[in-house]
Order: sequence, then structure tokens, then C-alpha cells
Amino acid sequence: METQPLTPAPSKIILDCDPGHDDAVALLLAHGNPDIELLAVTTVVGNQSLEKVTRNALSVATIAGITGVPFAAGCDRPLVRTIETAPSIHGETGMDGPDQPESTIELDPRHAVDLIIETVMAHEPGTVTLVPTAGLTNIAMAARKEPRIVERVKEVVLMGGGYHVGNWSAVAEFNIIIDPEAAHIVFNEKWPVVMVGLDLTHQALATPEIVDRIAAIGTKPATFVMELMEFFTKTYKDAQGFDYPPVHDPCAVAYVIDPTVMTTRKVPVDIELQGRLTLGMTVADFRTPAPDECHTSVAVDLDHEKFWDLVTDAIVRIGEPDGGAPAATAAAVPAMAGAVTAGAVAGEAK
Ligand code: PIR
Ligand code: CA
Repeated sequence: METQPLTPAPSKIILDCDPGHDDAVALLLAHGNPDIELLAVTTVVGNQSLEKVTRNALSVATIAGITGVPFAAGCDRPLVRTIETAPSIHGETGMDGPDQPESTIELDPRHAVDLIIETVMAHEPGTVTLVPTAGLTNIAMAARKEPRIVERVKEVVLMGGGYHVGNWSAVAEFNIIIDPEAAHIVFNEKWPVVMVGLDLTHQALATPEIVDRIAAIGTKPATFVMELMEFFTKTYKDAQGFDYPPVHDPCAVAYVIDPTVMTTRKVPVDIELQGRLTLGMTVADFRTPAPDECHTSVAVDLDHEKFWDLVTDAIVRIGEPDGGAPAATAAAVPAMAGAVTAGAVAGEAK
């Protein structure tokens, strides 16, 4: 007989994303939190072109020292609709603000859809959670190409939608409306779906206190997050009238780490594909009780403190990952030596 481990095994996830300021934070949280085992990172067109968001994902991996995790690029356009990106929020690169290092990490040669399928099929049934934080094109394609993943996946915990609020139309959220047909597929397959939508993520505001707390960590990844948040704060104010930006995507990762970070309600959710005014709306039926076959739930209330504790803890744990690399950079670019030294000292002071 094998003995039971004292602590539960970390949750295995595949992060499907479009970095994206908040996707970057989601990736750092997934990497830095010990209760998550990051099996793969896949990218999809969304906040910017596939090429740009993939480049961003790799540069986040470089900054955070993520090694041994396959990164693969997926679909470069939605299933049916024309491409719609979000430069008003995320800038021309998709992750404007901080300087981005050229990544030395190589992309996995597989298409993201194949990497998702192969990863799910290679693990025990009920052990892999999909965490989409972008349009659902890759996930829908994977479910169609290999339908057996639907029974095999533990659950789909996605950032997208909103039962009472939209951000890309009066009633639709960006990740859903950019590929509503894909969202329709994902919400109608019988796997458990947890919708971490705007109702929840608009509570995950990066207030000045939060940004200061992160900046005070003093490492390069922390400075990177601070610079991301500064840009995000500005565009969210200009484009959406928010005082502080909601940091959507790490909320989905936080739910996988600790579901008590938010409350959820089991309600049927479907995606509107016909409406002239309501295309891409996540229509949630709050009439009680939910039918037995209901496999969808929606996130309602966030524990703001617990959430930001998880994010800051992950950044602290990541530390100063590429110990050897800055010296090489400093030697190659003398003008940068001072900045690198300052960062290293701040890191050591912790
Ligand atoms: C954020 C996004 C798109 C548009 C706006 N206004 C804000 C991106 C984020 O990366 C997140 O995944 C989701 N889409 C929030 O709508
Ligand atoms: Ca995103």
C-alpha cells in the first residue's frame, strides 16, 4: 500500500492565454504558486495578434524563469468572425509598458490544439484543469478534434463573460464576443465549467496600495508587474473610466489554487449567437433550483485580500529567477549595469 501524501498534490493546469497584462499576472501566479503544476501554456489570438501574444508569453516566461514547460501557439483567428483585438487596453504590442526581453525560450513545435489534446490524454482522467483566459478558439477546436478530452478534463475554469455586465458591448465580455461560436461550444460541452466573469473580476482591482505592495518586493518580476499595472491603470482609466484596473485573468488561476477565494453559484449559462444587441452575452439562468444536469457555475464574490495575498506570495516565491543572466546583459550593455545592480540589491534586501 502506498502511503497518502500529507498535502494534496498540486493541481495540474493548462493555461490558454493571450498576454495581455492580466494574462501575464495569471502566468506568474500559476508559476509561483506551489499548489499549481503548470503542464503547458498555449496562446490564441485575442488581445493582439497570435504572433504578438505568443511573443509576450515567451517574454513573461523569460522574466519569471519558467523552464521545462511547453509553450505552443494556437489559432490565429476566431472560428467564424473576423479578428478583433484590444489595443485600447493592452497597447500595440499587447503588453505595452515594461521593456520586454528578447526571449531565448523556444516555442513547442506543436499546434496549441494538439498540445492541449496530448497533454490531457497523457494524464489520468479527472486530473487536468483547463484555464482559458482568452477567446475560446483553441479550447473549442480541441473539444471538436478530440471529443474524449471533454470527459477527461477535470474542469474548465475560464475568465470570460459576465452575467450582469459587459466590457466590449453593453452585455458582452471581450473573451466571449471575439469568438462567440467557440464560447458556445465550450459552454455546451458537458464538462464542468466555472465562469470567472466580469461580475467577479471587477472586484480584483489593482489599487495603488496593491501596486505599492508588489513594487516593494523589489525583484525584476515584481518591477515588471508594477510597470504592467501602471500601463493598465492608465488605459483602463482612459478607455473604460475605471479608477483602478481590474486584473481579470489571475482570478481564474486563484480559483484553482483555492476555491474559497470566491463564492460561486451553480446556474445554467448559454451563449447568445443571434442577438442584434446581445451577441456574445453569457445568459445565466438564476431561477432556482438549477437542474440536476447543470454543469456550469458562475463566480460571484471575491475575497480581495486573499486574492492579492496569493498574487504577491507567488511573486515573492519567484524571486530573482535568472541569477546568471543579468550579469551577461550588464556586460554586453554597459549602460544597463547600474539598473541591474540596483535590482539585484533590492532583491537581496528581501
Ligand atoms: C481586458 C481584456 C480585453 C478587453 C478589456 N477591456 C480588458 C482581456 C483580458 O486579458 C481578459 O482576459 C479579458 N480580455 C477581460 O475582458
Ligand atoms: Ca486575457
